[in-house]
Amino acid sequence: MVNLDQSKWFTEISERDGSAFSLRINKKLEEKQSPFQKVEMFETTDFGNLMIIDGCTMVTSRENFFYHEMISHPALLAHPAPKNVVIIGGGDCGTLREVLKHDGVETVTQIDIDEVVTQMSLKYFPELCESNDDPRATVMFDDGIKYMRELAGESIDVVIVDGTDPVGPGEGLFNHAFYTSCLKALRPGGILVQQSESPLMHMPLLVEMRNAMLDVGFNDLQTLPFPQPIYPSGLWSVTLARKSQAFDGFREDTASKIALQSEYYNGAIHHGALSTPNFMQRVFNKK
Ligand code: SPD
Repeated sequence: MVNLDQSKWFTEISERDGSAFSLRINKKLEEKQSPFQKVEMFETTDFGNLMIIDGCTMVTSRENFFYHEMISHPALLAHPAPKNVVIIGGGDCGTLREVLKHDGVETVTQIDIDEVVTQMSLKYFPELCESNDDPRATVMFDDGIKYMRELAGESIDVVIVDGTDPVGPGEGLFNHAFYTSCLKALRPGGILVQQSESPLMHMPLLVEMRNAMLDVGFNDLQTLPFPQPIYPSGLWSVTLARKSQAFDGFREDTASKIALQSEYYNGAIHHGALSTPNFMQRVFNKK
């Protein structure tokens, strides 16, 4: 039994999962209570900088590429020609940076409710914000649920929901009303992609999300698991939902032909992530 000096570690205790995850820290860099949530920044000994929101681990310098690449590239390549993209949440700007790697994308509008998250990211994760000045990007601070509700019908190709867990400000991003707004705003063939928690720890939530997406009229769903070392269980997922014309798969062939500058994602990863593990298949196939 190691006797840990608690002051040297940040620990996210995940009560709902009966688990905890710790990173060793050098020092606390900053803390701000925004009108929406508490945002804390730490310098860790081995993972670079660390952002915590309301006690939950969000981003580290060392490993955020898994999440940001997997929430962006499979969805953008699953669409034959994504031109207009909306990101709901995503305040650290890591997803925005990945989306802008796609030359065919003409506009990306990011709407995060909390400006403090972006201020902290500009200061402590400048590499994630390096594309914020791209002329195709618009960064807004507003209520993403309202934004989607008011967006013109059939005006976008991909909506990426890069939110927090389904508690606090992120809660309203996981329900029928929100998915209905997304469906309306997407052009035919458009894709909704959302961070969908841990398939190992949060399967009931994942099933509820998928059912809600189908209920409102999305046709094809695909949940992609991927490693996420700093989130509960280390296994995370995104779920893609298509406003369908004819189903033509999620374009794994295209993915293998595109060269993107990335740390994790490539064509083979895209292909592999489309293979649903048995423990997930069994639940998804249950009627
Ligand atoms: N358990 C944490 C889930 C948070 C998902 N969003 C992270 C934001 C990274 N852009």
